[in-house]
Amino acid sequence: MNSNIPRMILGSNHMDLADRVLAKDKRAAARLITLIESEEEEAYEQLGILHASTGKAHIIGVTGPPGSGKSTIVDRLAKKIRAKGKTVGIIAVDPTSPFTGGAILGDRIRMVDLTLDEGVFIRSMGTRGHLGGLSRAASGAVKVLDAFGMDVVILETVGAGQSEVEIVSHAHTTVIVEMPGLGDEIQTIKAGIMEIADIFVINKADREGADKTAMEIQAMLGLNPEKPEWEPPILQTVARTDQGVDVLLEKVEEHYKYLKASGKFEKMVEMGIREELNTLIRGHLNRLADDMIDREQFDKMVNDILARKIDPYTAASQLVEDIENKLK
Ligand SMILES: Nc1nc2c(ncn2[C@@H]2O[C@H](COP(=O)(O)OP(=O)(O)OP(=O)(O)O)[C@@H](O)[C@H]2O)c(=O)[nH]1
Ligand SMILES: [Mg+2]
Repeated sequence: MNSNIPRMILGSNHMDLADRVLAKDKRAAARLITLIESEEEEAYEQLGILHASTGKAHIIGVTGPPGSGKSTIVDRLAKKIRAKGKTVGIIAVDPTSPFTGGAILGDRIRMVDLTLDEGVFIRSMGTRGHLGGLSRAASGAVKVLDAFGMDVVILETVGAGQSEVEIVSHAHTTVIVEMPGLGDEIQTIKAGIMEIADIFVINKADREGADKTAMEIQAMLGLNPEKPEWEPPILQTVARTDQGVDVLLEKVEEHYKYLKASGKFEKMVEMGIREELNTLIRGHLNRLADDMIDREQFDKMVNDILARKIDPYTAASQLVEDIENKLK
């Protein structure tokens, strides 16, 4: 009886958000993602509860330059995946947008019919400050939708440099959406992006220059002296009229099967866990350092460094040594 009291006092706050997510409550999922975005301590507790129920979804990353048709493709893919009886979560990340929780224009359009569907969950996220935080938040949102039971989770992010590479690093299958037409278009496919691509899509193939762009990508891939086990296909689509999207979905599924059959999937997941654990430990150690640095000593060191009495390297070592001695 008594054990019920805390829950009663807390009422229907986020105490039981994780349970509600597991019971397929979309509002709870949305609420938890908001908590994750604001980096609330509570969010990590809830994510901790959800961990046991994650690891089942196929996570697909879709990235590429602004306006190449990513959202249109994701929309088409989601409908096709639903038609096969599978459920889909969509997280649209825009590192250049300060908007969160709601929808960016392009996403609002597709939301009309997809959000009416019980088996679909769509969420937009933007930066609230630092990019590292956005990548972490996106990863958390993926976990929520995975635990929710979505068979497929699509992470869409606009190509804006290093950030999209970091964000799609949470995906199992990465699709790069390019488009023909721009003279220096191929220049935007940077080395980092080439390496993470599992599938290339040249969308807007109704425009001139799609074959040329395909050849340029092929040429860039050909520069790699090692023949990869998985050779990224280069597809052409007209997402607006649904041309080629069936083939894209086939390739996405083929890639997933390849990952599973080759054992790459498990390795990839293990590597992700290693990285996450390292990042979390470093976060804790940073906070620990902030708590334990002797501020008086620190200020004295700053003055001594200014006065050229000591160098910063020796000073840092001494401050850390002090912390180590305190911990003993
Ligand atoms: N001609 C043509 N237009 C397309 C095609 N696919 C999408 N579009 C149009 O291109 C514009 C951008 O499409 P989106 O799907 O919003 O592109 P996006 O990559 O998600 O854009 P951001 O998220 O803003 O980077 C829209 O007006 C689409 O209707 C296509 O295959 N051909
Ligand atoms: Mg978009």
